[in-house]
Amino acid sequence: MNFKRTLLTAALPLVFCLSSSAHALNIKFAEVHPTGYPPVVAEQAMGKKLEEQSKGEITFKMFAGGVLGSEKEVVEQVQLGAIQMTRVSLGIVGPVVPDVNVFNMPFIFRDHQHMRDVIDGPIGQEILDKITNSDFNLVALAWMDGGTRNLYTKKPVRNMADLKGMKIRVQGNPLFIDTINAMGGNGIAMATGEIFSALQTGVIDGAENNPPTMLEHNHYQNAKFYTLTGHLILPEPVVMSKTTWEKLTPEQQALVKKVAREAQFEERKLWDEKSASSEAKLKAGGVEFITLSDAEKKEFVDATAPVRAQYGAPYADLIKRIEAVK
Ligand code: BDP
Repeated sequence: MNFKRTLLTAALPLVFCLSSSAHALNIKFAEVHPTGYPPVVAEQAMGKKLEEQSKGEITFKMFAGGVLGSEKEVVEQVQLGAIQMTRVSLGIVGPVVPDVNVFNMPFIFRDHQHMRDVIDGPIGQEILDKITNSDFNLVALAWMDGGTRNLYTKKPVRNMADLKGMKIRVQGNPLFIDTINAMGGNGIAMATGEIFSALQTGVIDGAENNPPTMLEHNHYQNAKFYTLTGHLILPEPVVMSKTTWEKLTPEQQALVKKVAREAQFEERKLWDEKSASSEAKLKAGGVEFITLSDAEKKEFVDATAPVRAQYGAPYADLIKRIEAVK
């Protein structure tokens, strides 16, 4: 008798039993960022914990580098349950769940630490719940940190006047187009994956993002000026398809929540290291960092006040509570 074959046959009922168990679940996780990028690393660690702590009832596979599509396409697939999980910039969620746009408003957070303090507390949970309780078939589990976004351009922007008429790529959210337009530029929405060639061919004069994205998506090769406007500090929810969520047992749901929340704090450390090393690499790669004086920065803040007034009007109380977080 063939020993190997006997072993295999003996193991078969077990394999069959696991894969046909009512709650066995395969998670495909879509990421627009490349392997090694802070959220990707934290999400993979989360996936490993899910596999281990669910005792194999849940499997996890990361699809990094945008292979499953742009963030907008991926969110649609997650809504349908064809992709089970993703991390997405809150900017992309705004057009589907307008309540989250409070966090997407320019200069809503005083600084990066303020954003962290807000997302870690009850307001952060409320915004996650707004996503979960909307009609869009998503369950929002935790936040990844996406740092602070600044302008990067082919020609230097040393003050707001320099931005006049420049075509600046933004995420597909009308709030961001209005923001750039209010600053005197010309906001143009496109997917992350299109920015590199749009910069190269001159379809756009610049974009805006954090240092790790500017570096890892190679945007710095065609945009050598980085103006520290700090206009957006966007956190990034980790979401699961509600279709998937509803297939989980309450224990599995609790596990998913727990490991996602752990990933929130693990990613943060990776983020800080990556931001610092990205800044150094960008400078070494010939990028000029342009610091604004308080008066120059105030011009950007004041110019975007109408955007906050328009989008923030229904959320006056929430905005007061965000401001009150010290
Ligand atoms: C990065 C976010 C990513 C967005 C990208 C963008 O992490 O989710 O897709 O910006 O602007 O900072 O498209």
